[in-house]
Amino acid sequence: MKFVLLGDMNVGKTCFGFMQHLRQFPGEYIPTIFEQYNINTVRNGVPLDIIIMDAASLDDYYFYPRDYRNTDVFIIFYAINNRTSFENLNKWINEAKQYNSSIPFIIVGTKEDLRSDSIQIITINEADEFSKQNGAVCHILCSALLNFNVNLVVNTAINIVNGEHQDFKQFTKCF
Ligand SMILES: Nc1nc2c(ncn2[C@@H]2O[C@H](COP(=O)(O)OP(=O)(O)OP(=O)(O)O)[C@@H](O)[C@H]2O)c(=O)[nH]1
Ligand SMILES: [Mg+2]
Repeated sequence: MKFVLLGDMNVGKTCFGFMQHLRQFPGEYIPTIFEQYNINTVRNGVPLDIIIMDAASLDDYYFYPRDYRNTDVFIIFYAINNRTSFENLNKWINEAKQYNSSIPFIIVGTKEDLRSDSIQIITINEADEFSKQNGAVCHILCSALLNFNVNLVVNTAINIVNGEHQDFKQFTKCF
C-alpha cells in the first residue's frame, strides 16, 4: 500500500513519518525534499508492506516531481496551532483531487500536545466540519511528539484500503 503525506511546511509530516518508521522523534527540524519510509508490518497474519511518501511542501519545490503513482490514500496534514496550515488544506485537497479525485483522503491535525497552550487553536468541531464538508473519509488528531494516534492514522488508512468499518474513537471522526 502506498500513502502520500501532503500539507504545509512545518506541520509535522516528517516527524509523523519518523515515528512510524523509526519509532523516534527527530531531534532537529530539517525541511524535506523527498523521503520515503518503508514499513513492513503484519495484518491479520499476512505481511503488509507500506510505503509512506513525504515530499517537499516549499513552494520553490512545487514542481519537484512528486510520485503519486499507485497512491492508495492521501494523508493531508495541518497543525492545530497554525491557522494558515488549516486554511491551506483546500490547496492540498485540490492537489490530491487533481491527480485523481477517486483516491480517498484523510485529514490529520498534528501537534495535539499543544492544544492547551496555543492561542490560535483550530477547534475540533471546526476541523471535523471542514473535513466532512470537503469529502475527507476521516479527521484524526495526533501528536508525533507524544506518539499519540500516530499508529491510528496509518491503521485507519489501511482500513480504508481494505474497506473495513471505521470505529469512532477519541479524537477521531469518520464520515
Ligand atoms: N509540539 C509538537 N511539535 C511537533 C510535532 N511534530 C512535529 N513538530 C515540530 O514541528 C516542526 C516541523 O516538523 P516536520 O515534521 O519537520 O514538518 P514537515 O511538515 O515535515 O515540514 P517540511 O518538511 O518543511 O514540509 C519541527 O520543529 C518539529 O519538532 C508534534 O507532534 N508536537
Ligand atoms: Mg518534512
